[in-house]
Amino acid sequence: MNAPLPEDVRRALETVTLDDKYALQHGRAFMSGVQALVRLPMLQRQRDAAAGLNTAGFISGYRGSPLGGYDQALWAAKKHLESNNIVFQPGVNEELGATAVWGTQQLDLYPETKKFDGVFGLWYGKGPGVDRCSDVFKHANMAGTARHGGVIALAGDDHISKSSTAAHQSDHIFKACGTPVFFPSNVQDILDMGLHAFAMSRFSGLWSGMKTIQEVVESSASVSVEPDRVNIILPEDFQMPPGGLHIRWPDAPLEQEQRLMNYKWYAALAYVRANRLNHNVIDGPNDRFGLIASGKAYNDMRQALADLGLDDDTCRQLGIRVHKVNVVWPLEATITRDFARGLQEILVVEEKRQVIEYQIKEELYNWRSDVRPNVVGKFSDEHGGEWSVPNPSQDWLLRPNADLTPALIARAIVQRLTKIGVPEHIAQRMHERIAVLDAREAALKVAQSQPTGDRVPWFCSGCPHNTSTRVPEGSRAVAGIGCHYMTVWMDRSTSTFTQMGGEGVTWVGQAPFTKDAHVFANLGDGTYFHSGLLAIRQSIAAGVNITYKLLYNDAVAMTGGQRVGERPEGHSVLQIMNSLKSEGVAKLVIVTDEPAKYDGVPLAEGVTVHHRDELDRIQREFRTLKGCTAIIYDQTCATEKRRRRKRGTLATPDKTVVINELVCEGCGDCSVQSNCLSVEPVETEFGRKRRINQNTCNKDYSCVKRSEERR
Ligand SMILES: Cc1ncc(C[n+]2csc(CCOP(=O)(O)OP(=O)(O)O)c2C)c(N)n1
Ligand code: SF4
Ligand code: SF4
Repeated sequence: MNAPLPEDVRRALETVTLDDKYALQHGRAFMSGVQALVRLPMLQRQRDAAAGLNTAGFISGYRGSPLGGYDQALWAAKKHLESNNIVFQPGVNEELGATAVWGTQQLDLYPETKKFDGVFGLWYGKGPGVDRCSDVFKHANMAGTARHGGVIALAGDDHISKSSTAAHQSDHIFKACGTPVFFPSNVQDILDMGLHAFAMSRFSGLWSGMKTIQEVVESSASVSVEPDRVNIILPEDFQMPPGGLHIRWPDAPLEQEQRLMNYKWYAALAYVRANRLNHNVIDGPNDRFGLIASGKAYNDMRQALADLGLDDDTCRQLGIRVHKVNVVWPLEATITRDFARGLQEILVVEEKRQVIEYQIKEELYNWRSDVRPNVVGKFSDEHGGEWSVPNPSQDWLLRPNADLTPALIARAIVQRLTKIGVPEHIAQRMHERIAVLDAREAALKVAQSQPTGDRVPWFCSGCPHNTSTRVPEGSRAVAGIGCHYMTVWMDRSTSTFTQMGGEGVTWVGQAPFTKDAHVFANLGDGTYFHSGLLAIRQSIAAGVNITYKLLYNDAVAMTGGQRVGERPEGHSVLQIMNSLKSEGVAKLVIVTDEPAKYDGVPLAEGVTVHHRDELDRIQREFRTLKGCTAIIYDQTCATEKRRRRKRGTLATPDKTVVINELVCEGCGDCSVQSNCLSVEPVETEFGRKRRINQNTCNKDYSCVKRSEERR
């Protein structure tokens, strides 16, 4: 166990540093998918330099899982980015970030003043951010990219709504915007396909879309960082139109449209073809059955084959052809036809709604029926396919909702192979393996049906939202995006929510038609800065009776505690106060756990500061007022405080809350008052008492409200 490492391994390991992921020039480095996305523009710049080009890079977008930590990784890599001429400027929101990236391509319109041969752009955003950006994407994609620029729009998709308020799939949005879609399967793919995506964007004049999902972007691997690892082949079979495909000015909309539809997509397809970006991974002369997949579904499909005991050789013997798609839209036709040729049937394995399946069917529909393979995916062929059954819930072959698992895919493969026919011993082995998978799932179901102590997510101990999201009896509130969304699971008279930036605006559509006279709307400070100010403006414009509770916790907490305001100094309560006053809120107060910090601070006319203990009284008053009112609730995120205390930038209070179990009467009021997880029940010989968990307590003292603190 403690045997010394071989000398060459030991020496190689001695040279490994944490910086390798960004600094190592050649060889292999260990990194996560997110870190690969930081490395990618550096690789692009290094390749450009080697080709004699003086380029720069620009990154903008907006955070959100699974790309929630991308901005922090970029900040952490600042010195590496700077040394590669790469500027990172986060967007106020996704579409403004995308607009800034669009600007990088326009530098070619001013050739006399540009400092670089080209600037490549990288936009990033969570799926809902992609949704928000479609207007920008369409415009910028129509306008085109620069010859030595190129753009990748990077989507973080959450297929299973793991940390989202709606499951999403960006492929269809990218397609609607006319943007080709890359879908890498692993960390190496992120680098390799990323370089292709830039190159394709430069060649075709299109933005390249790239879809990442949690299983890929949050995985880590040792990958090759050789700058020349990817051999880019520029197509020779594509006839460029006069004037080329790049951005220009002036450029009429219908000119742009015809350039997009007659040339740019076809240039991208020529690029896929020349570089064989979609290709067979397993094939043989007697293939009958084809499997086609991309991204995570490709990995799951390979796992399903392994689970069924179908290794590469067995696949070849059985005539199973496996095809990996790296560019899911537009699906290159000649490669797809080559893949399909000679097959009896194709099973399309893709998560969520069909992208590849529709295109294969379109491509093969007009083939002669005696050579055209059967194509199945979401549905098997028994029922005639999509829309042909009254309710498909029992008929899916590979469901479009949630995600796919290797077990689901394995069952679909077995169903199709059984129909096509395989040797008896293979069929038997596959069915035995399926029986094992079934038994495993059944055991899991039994385990899951037992009480496991699972509980819904809750606010951290000392979270300001524990206090701020309370509403007075007889009132109701609506939720929005951010940690405070968790109120919808709590006993807080808070129901329904909106997309980020729509907070409270559903009330505009309800107010004229209900006997309810007023609602409270919760709005996080990060969301306010991103787009929520416009929601308040809408409520003011509509003249509805609503009170916004602007939850100023001094952090974009849910995505990791980033600074509000996209700049080091943040965006202060006073800035928000002045903006809201200018917008015309009918009344505005500040409520805080630390009123003393406002002593001597110049406040806007009519604005007063109150201790958080007064929140209930203030809310009771505000719900009777006409028009749009606002309460800025100022208390720092408890987790952020914990971080600041660890870093030494915030003093740790010397007051500690302790409950003496012998004195505690066990009324539980401290739990109710604070909503805090650190107030724990403890069973004693005198009955159930309470104690404070000193490890998790964040010292906000809301469990020990003291009346003398009120002001
Ligand atoms: C359009 C869009 N972009 C990004 C996200 C990802 N997201 C979820 S919560 C959140 C942070 C919200 O921060 P804030 O409003 O400050 O609330 P807090 O988490 O601090 O309570 C973000 C960016 C999203 N849901 N929708
Ligand atoms: S002081 Fe009380 S309410 Fe605050 S974190 Fe500690 S236990 Fe929770
Ligand atoms: S991260 Fe901050 S805002 Fe979010 S639940 Fe925890 S304490 Fe509250």
